[in-house]
Amino acid sequence: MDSLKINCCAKKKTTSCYITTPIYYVNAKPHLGTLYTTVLADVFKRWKQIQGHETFLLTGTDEHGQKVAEAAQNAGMQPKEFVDTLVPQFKAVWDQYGIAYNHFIRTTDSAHVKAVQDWLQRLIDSGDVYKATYDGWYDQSQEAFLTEKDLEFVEGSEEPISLLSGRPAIRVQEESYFFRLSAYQDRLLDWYRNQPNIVIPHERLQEVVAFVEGGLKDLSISRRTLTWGVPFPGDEHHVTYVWADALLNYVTGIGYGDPTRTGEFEEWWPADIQLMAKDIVRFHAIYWPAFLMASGIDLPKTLLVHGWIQVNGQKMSKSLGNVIDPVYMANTYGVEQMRYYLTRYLPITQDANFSVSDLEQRITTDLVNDLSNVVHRVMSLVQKHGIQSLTGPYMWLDVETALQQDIQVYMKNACSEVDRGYLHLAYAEIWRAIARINQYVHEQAPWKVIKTDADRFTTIIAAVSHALVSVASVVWPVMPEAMERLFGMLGVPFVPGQDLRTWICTGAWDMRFVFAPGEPLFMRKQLVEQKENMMEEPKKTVAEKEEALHITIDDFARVELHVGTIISVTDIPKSEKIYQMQVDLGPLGERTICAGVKKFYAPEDLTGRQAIFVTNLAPRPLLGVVSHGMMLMATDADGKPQVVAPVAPVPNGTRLK
Ligand code: ME8
Repeated sequence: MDSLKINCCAKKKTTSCYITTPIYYVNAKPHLGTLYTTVLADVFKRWKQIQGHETFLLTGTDEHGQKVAEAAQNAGMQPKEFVDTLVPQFKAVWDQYGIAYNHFIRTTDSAHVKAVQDWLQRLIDSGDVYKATYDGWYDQSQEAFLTEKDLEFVEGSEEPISLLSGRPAIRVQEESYFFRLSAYQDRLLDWYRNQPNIVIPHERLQEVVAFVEGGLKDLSISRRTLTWGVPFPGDEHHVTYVWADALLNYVTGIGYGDPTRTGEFEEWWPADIQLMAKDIVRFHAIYWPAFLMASGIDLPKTLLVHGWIQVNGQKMSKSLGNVIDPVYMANTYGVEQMRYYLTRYLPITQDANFSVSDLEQRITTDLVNDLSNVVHRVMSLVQKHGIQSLTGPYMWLDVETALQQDIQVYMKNACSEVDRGYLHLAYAEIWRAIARINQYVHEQAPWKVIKTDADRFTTIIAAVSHALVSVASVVWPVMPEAMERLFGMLGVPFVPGQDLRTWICTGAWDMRFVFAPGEPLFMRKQLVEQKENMMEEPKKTVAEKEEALHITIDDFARVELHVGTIISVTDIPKSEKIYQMQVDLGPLGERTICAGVKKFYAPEDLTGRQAIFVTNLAPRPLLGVVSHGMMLMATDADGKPQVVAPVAPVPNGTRLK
């Protein structure tokens, strides 16, 4: 497999990979936007691990500045006391979502504070920091000093609007320490020219280049009117500007400035992937490299900049009060389902609307129907026919070689999308591999083959198992818990974080499997319709509630109804009500579907009849049998359920629309 293109560093060990998230303001608890970046970072970390890298993931909290000080004041608390109550909530959410961070940095950590002060002192000594008077505009919600280009002057209003946040800017006139940013303009432009991949996607770099070409002014890096911040070295009247303090976390978090941790810093720096949303790219692509240049520290390799999660076309943000609670979402839809949806369906290249109905639909189609069903089908066959283990050499036919080659191509494509930073495209490719496995199973019909050729049957099971090992390897970064269960069912030795390159590349297809069939990986839950709780939005009026009872044509389309023929009916002696039926659904294959009609029909009354089935229900265990659908019935005037069928026969598998 190709080595990772966004991870090539000169000095540090080539196998090490350092990934960072922004450190989040602790003026409120975490929301879906902050979770999104953190999940992406964790998925990248795990990808690098399976590709043989040592990894370090840093996340944390940005605890100083005016914004946090005001939030504390509103809560009637001292700033430190206030942030101390919120930080555990960030950690709890990251833990709930399985974020495997190596260190959680807080900008109030004493080691960080000291490192920032020492760093500033060095910049003062070298002449890169000097004292003067700042007279200009400030955007408090962004904690940003504004240039002319960031302002819109409105007639009749004294305060211009900050284009960074759309809020009125505040006039600031105060003595300040300045960082000599203007001196780094040319070196920054050279950097952008020589390393066009430092910002992904590339379009985000253009905005930065345009800004720098417009001319850089020196940057104010202290505040005199604020006390909540890192005390400025040698001047008790000033605290450090929150961004100067915050950006340094990326190096102090791995030991910069701490003489006892120099080895650590050298091992990990420069960062390989620094994640963030587009609103803070200016700070990371201009101020941050300039600070590093002034300090003689190497520059990061890649800034990966994603768009905003929006709700009804507006950025989801704490200040707009339209945030979605990750804890509620995890409890309602599942952690791994959320991790998958965020990674696969919110492309980093653009802003994306977050839609609960889309989330629900993708869980059903991608996770339940595509991934879980194929695993469950194979595991049911393994269980039914008592296969405990399989060992090569296997007798592959051309169909298996073709499957292996196709899987190989999908895996290669997925890896190169990850190299480009496009996880959403990587997972689209991986789901093509899953569709290919489904196609193979359908075409080879092992449930028929077993009746005539036991050796061929085990070959088919072995081929699917090999293909599933490849899939599980690359799905592990996004859904580790489910994939660890899948590795367990296949009985292949897996240690979290291990190098899986031979499994991803499909290897020689000579693995040994020791099967341990288990519960389906994903099932469709009865979704509790408590969406109001999810969003901090006004309660609905009666008319709106009535409106909400209507379903759209898209809602209807989510229920998959197909015509099938009942080919056999088996009694379940333990049950007074239920029959187990084998149903031929044409291209969808044969399925076991249970129906509670025993009191009304003898098996021969149903055998050979066509009926209509819901085919995308989550598999449901019933008295030791797993039902993969539901037969539609209409109860007549005598209370007898009547089979619903087309008035004339139609091909099995015909979808109702
Ligand atoms: O900016 N969509 O902190 P912050 C996608 N402390 N991502 C979102 C998002 C949304 N609607 N809302 C937030 C800060 N994010 C500074 C960073 S770093 C040295 C200092 C994510 O709490 C996204 O990663 O406002 C964004 O960059 C970050 O949260 C901003 O978090």
